Amino acid sequence: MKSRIIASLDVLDRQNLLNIASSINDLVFSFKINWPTILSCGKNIVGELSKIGNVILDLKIADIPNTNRMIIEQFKDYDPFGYISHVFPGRDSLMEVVKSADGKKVFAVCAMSNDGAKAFMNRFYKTLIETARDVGVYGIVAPGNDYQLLKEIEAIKGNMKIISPGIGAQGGNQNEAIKNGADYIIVGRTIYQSENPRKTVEDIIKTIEE
Ligand code: BMP
Repeated sequence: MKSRIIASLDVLDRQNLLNIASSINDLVFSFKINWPTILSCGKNIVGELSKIGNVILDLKIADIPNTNRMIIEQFKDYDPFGYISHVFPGRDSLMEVVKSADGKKVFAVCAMSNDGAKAFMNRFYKTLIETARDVGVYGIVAPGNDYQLLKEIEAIKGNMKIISPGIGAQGGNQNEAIKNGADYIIVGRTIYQSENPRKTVEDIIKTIEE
């Protein structure tokens, strides 16, 4: 059975990435890849990975509507499961992401896990969530290492799913994150830097108190 884990495979070597993905696919909800992987391996990697499992493309799209559309069109042939977009450029930009995603899931970043975000975007989480909800995205990204904020976000998120990074390497605990509202936990370095990624995923699953 697939777990609540989204494996953030921020891996630069194509073969290493595909090996890790193949070894854990039956255990994780999806993979997530980010700019470092796309820039290192080329965008074809999205198609290769999609043949193994669900791929969430963490592009953190944050531009004017026309550019957002052009970015998403670059990946249309590769069948990703979904896209991660920023909300802060505004309603029109996010609407264009949802339109261009053409039925694929869109996850909107409403608060971030790094310390610096506390002084900037995390202050505006309510407005960002309202916008994400009005536009009708599938899910939001919210920090799995800030339980108080996660709880507050959980209370106002409506039907949107919460996917939460910040687990493990950034100090967050999977059970606390899930208890406070995370539907899925995003785990990167803890998995892909492990000597045995499959065993690490199995261990995380065992520690999740369902
Ligand atoms: P790690 O578990 O190695 O810290 O990886 C977390 C992943 O989630 C990275 O790809 C990072 O870019 C992403 N991420 C994050 O850490 N915090 C956020 O607020 C939003 C993210 O997308």
